[in-house]
Amino acid sequence: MLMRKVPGFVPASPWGLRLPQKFLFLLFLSGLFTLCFGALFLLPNSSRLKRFFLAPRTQQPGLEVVPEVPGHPLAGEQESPPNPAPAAPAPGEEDPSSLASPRRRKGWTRRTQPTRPREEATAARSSAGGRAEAPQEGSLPFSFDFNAFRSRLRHPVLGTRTRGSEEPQSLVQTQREKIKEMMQFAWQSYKRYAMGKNELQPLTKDGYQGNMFGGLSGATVIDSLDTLYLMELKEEFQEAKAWVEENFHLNVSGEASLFEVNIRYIGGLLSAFYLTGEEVFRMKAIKLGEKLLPAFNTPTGIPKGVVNFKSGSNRSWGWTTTGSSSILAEFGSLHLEFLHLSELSGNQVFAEKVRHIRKFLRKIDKPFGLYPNFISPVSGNWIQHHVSVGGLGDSFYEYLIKSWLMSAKTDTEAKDMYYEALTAIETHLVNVSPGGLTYIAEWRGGNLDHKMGHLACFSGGMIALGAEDAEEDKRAHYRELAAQITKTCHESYDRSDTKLGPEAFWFNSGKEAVATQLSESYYILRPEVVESYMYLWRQTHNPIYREWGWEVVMALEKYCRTEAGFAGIQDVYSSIPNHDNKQQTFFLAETLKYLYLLFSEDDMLSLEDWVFNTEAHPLPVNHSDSAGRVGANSDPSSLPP
Ligand code: DMJ
Repeated sequence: MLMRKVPGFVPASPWGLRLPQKFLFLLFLSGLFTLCFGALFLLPNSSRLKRFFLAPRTQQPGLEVVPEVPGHPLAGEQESPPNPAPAAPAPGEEDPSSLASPRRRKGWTRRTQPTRPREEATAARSSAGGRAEAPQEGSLPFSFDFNAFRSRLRHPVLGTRTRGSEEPQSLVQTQREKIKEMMQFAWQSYKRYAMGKNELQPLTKDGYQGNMFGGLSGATVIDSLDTLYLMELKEEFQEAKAWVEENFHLNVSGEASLFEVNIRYIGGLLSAFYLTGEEVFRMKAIKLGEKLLPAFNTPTGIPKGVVNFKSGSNRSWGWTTTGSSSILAEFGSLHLEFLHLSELSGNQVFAEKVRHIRKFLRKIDKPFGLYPNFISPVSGNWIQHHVSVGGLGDSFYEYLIKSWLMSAKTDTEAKDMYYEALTAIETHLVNVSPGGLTYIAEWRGGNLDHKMGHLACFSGGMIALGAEDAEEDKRAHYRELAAQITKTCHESYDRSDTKLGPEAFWFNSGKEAVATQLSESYYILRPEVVESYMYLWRQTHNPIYREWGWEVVMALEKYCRTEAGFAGIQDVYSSIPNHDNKQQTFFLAETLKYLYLLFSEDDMLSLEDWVFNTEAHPLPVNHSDSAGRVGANSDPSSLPP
């Protein structure tokens, strides 16, 4: 029935009160309610009552997941994870929350002041940031002591350089700013044309999804997080983080590369967590790690290269020898990330998987002490005697020395394996060209291919990094070897028209450090050469490495920058660039990060505190705490050895 309004008529309430009386009564009631509610928070131990009133997600932030894998505390994907406040900064450290603001809005508007209730921030700190509270009944037992971890770092994450100084900018500051601008441009181009896709296609101005990541999206976002953080591109970092929170879904069902998902996604998420303390990164890393585990279901425990996220089956890459081999660089480059997955989840399964691989490789016969690139995950036999420090082998060696460093120099097995492998490589693969260039050849059952891939150029940095822990009489020798290999890689750049290096270069038929065919003359924004410049700079402070790094910056600007992002080029020997249509994710994760570090102080991501995974994602060294615990974990029983 339609009620008509009668002019001049003020209706009485059902209780017979007139309007002024009703107003006074409501005022009294609301005052009473405010008083009672406020008093709850003044009680000395009011956590139970607070829980009653506050939203459930504030009780155990980061731990509200549905167990799916028996015995595992973090099983089952949670698409809208809790979003606790980051931990308090370490002394002398900028508050990570200034970059990792806990709230986000649609349209990526940056918010500088946290606005959530104080209670929520406190609760979050007790789980993600500060010492964990005793687990409540029914809650998950594991939490990570982020504050303790941060307090054990030797240096502030971003270093101690003065900011906002009135001084005129030094050359190196200007150079660093230029690299930052390149990152901003690369990110903004990606955001504009391809946000959420795996890669930007700068020529067609759209995104590329590909089939390497099993249906996962946003590879560029995940790979960029730590670089954006490091460069203090705060707004861009917030955009990336918001995308992870809102759109990075793990319930995908394609076939994925174990290696690529590990180094880019897991590595990127782990670093983002260690830099910010934001739970969303920890949760997603662990859940994604779980999705990779079926790759290890093989008779030997050596994982296959491809895992099916839907069925949980695995297979080898069809293009490997006999279509049934696992690749050394792939199964040998899981160790760093998987130890951190155990560290952050309390689940030892990750550490066990990679420890098993290590033991297997330690025991197996190696021809002349060399590690061939292909092995059968079924029989455990090497499939073919092809040895390379470039593609297919590269990051296996890198992860040996970095495992030693990441363990705070306690993992002696990794150290021994690294130096033994390096000795074999030097004996059988390292050569000096007639023109005096040192290079690492590839070995095929005793015969050498006198070529070096761009990928092998990371080895200058690796050998420099490992030189300091070698036997004393070998240290100077390894420093020199690192410098010579890096010089050779610089030559491969310097001998091209674009001052960018080819994918592979040869040392035969009178040619030195140049590609011999067009199919090897491309440059796809790879990082390995600038990676070595960065390590050599930190070791020697020889200005030549910054000079060489700057040559690369200029060349990238001239030949790889397009209207809509950076692209690779098809022929480094042609000064008229023919661009490919891809802005590789590792350009943002690695190339620009290493360049930026090259022009930064040594205490920015100090090598005393961090190791870089093979995608340049920084992972912390496990410094002991005062109780003698190895890791940054609050539960010593969950630590890997
Ligand atoms: C990166 O994805 C990693 O560095 C990997 O180890 C091999 N190389 C590419 C970039 O060139």
